[in-house]
Amino acid sequence: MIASVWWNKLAATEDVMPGHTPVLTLAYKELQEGWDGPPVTLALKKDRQLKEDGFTIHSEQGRVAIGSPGETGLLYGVYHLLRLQSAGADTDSLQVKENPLYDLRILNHWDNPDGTVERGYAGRSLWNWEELPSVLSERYSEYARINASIGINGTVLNNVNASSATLAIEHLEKVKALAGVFRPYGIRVYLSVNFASPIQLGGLSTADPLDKEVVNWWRQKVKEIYRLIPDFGGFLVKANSEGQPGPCDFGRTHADGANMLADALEPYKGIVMWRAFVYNPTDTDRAKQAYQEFQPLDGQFRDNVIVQIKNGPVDFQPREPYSPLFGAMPHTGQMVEFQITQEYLGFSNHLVYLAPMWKEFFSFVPPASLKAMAGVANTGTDANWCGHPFARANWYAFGRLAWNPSLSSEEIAGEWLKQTFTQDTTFVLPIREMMMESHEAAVNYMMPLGLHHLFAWGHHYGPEPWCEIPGARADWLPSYYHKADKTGIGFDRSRAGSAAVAQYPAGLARQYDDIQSCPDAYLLWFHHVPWGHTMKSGRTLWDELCYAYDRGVRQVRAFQQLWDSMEKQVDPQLFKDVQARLSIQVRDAVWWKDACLLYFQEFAGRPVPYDIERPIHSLEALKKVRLPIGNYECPSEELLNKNR
Ligand code: GCW
Repeated sequence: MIASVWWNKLAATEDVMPGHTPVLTLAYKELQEGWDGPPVTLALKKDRQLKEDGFTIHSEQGRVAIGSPGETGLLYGVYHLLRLQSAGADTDSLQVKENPLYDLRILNHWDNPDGTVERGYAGRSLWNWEELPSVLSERYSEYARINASIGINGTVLNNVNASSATLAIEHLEKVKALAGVFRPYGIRVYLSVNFASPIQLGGLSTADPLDKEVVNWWRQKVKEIYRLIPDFGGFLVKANSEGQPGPCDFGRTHADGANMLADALEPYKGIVMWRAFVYNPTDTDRAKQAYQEFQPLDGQFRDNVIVQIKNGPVDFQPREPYSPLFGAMPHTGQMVEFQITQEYLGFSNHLVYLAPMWKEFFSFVPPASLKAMAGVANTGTDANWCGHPFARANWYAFGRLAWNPSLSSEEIAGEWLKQTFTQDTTFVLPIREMMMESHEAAVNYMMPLGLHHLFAWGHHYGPEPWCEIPGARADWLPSYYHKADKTGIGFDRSRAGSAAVAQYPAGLARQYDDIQSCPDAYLLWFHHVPWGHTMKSGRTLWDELCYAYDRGVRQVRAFQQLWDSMEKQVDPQLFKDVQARLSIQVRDAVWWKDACLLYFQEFAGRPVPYDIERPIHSLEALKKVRLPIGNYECPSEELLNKNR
């Protein structure tokens, strides 16, 4: 069925073959099971041009040689060779030299101790804490294997909304067991920590990072962790954000908090990934707040702290301009956090290939200016790991880009399709085209032209641009972002408005500030635009909006049609799975289009252009839709049909 290294099932073994270490045992086993070509030799070698994880592959005269300074590099070389084989490349005369751009390529799991996954739509958490450490599910090693095959070398096991119980000794024993399974695959474990742990777990009266007892508590805790897990990676911290405790509770800065943890980890070469996802319900623009809080701290962080910044300034919206904090802290290590799980992109019901969105980010932020890349995982206990069969392409693309951000989205999609489905170009080429268009399609039917945060309260699945919750934070409500009124729509972040544009480098600031030069894709992000404004296309803004929503619907209808035509080329079960999800996606797209256009029309007072499809719902009926789902569920077709 799915003939790929990436998806083959294989239980890992810790048994060491004579003369081999666990890593090399794995490497040989992979070759034995997956390689069809001539003999392969693996050799550790010194090569000044190779990083520890880098490798070379040379093949000639019926022999293949893989070399690397490190064992994990050899394993990566084996996976690369197998990838080339299953993607149909000519492996007879290879001259490959590969180095990862980032030394740290890490997944962030938002998994809770009770087995739920925050914003996870593929079942429950992979980690069965109740059974650990004595029972080791076969999926742990499969998980590690999939990650290693695409170069991912770190995993933060638990939610950034962290429980302090994570650091209790009984729990650390369980973490140790997972670390043991992951180790031969070159994967280190990291933990999200709750900044108030010294109080909640340690019984201290404060968590002030400058307090001696607090400092000592963390030192002891870190020592305890390394005694159990000598190659433990470090901590990820969400502090003073969305109700989480942090150094600011004690009058200290983010740098004070991060440095205190960094000092405790430093003797063991551990690191701190300190998140910059902070915003307060003040009257300043939420999009400006992370920059305002972090930029002045540039130069104050220890060398083993990396500030982890979401790609956009607000929150993983279908499309955002890049966060201006990137590049604004030249004396501080920075890393990007992408969201692989589709919190704002149709959960695991919608087919949305995310590589083009991530590449858009890299077209503004030079990859080499960052130290690492993190992705919020989309994995769970679902048999296919990610819910939507095509959501697996996003996990794959994340790993490939973390290794080499200059790979193109097309290349990655092509590789993945060939390994997952078939090498037949009559399938691969059109489906790759569909994947490439899918992000833009979702932006079109959800939030075109720079609109953002029009989501329903609670879950972020369907549209609710009208949502008002008495007493709710303004910056959690759609009207804060779209600001639709009789004159127009959009958030004025120009110099005449919130002046968020001023946080960007001068050239971009000028371009975004001027309504004429601001790209259409970000227009309503940066400007409040009159309904009758003439767009670059010559249409009015209102008409342009209508055409964009309509285009989104038509795009996914075309995906549906294309997929139907591929029935003979795909395993029947897999075919039906994708087909069913595409039909949900088409109906959702119409739902989004009708909800947004009918609602905004109340302000615009203009007709929907007559050459596009008429709304089929009434605004009144749409306003009554309530999906009884929480943060952790993906609505089923049945539920959607009943409620929508
Ligand atoms: O995107 C938002 C999510 C929260 C999440 C938060 C964060 C883990 O809605 O569920 O919390 O961001 O990134 O901290």
